[in-house]
Amino acid sequence: MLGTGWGAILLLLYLTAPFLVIFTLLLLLAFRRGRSLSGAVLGEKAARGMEVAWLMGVGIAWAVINLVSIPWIPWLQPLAATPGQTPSEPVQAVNVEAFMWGYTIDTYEVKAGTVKFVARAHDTIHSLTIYSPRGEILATVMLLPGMREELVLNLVEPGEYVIRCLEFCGDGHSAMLSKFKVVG
Ligand SMILES: [Cu+2]
Repeated sequence: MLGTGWGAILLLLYLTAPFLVIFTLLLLLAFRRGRSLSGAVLGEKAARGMEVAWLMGVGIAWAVINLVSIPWIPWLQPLAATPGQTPSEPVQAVNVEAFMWGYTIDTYEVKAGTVKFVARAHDTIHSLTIYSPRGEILATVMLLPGMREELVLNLVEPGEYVIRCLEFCGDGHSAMLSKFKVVG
């Protein structure tokens, strides 16, 4: 298996390959058109040297910009190590009970870091879906009555997180939500 770093690089190449091909073709076209002019002014050899240097410069800039930006690929965030967090840091546990139509949470405020949600459904099928302060779904798990589910999340962004149910569970389903805070 490839490590996260290599996986990210392969993914990046796969996603940017079409654009790279178009970009390279445009570059070649530009060189062809410019060659006759620059060749006449600088001499054929000097013009070719400039072409090679330019192409290499662009290539290196492309590679550097892309490699440096890997940590900001959104779907790789959960895999990236959290700065300042050590493995010995205790995991905070939050117990969640889902019922028609709401949630009971035993802790409404957690510190930024690893949080373990332990969830159960009381009556019927619900879900525990956690939204970031920006409204993005971070994780979701279906809750079946009698089953115990765990979600371990790395919540680094301080703010107000929302818990919602994404399994239709009756009249009050759309209003079934709760909130908790992550403090820095
Ligand atoms: Cu529901």
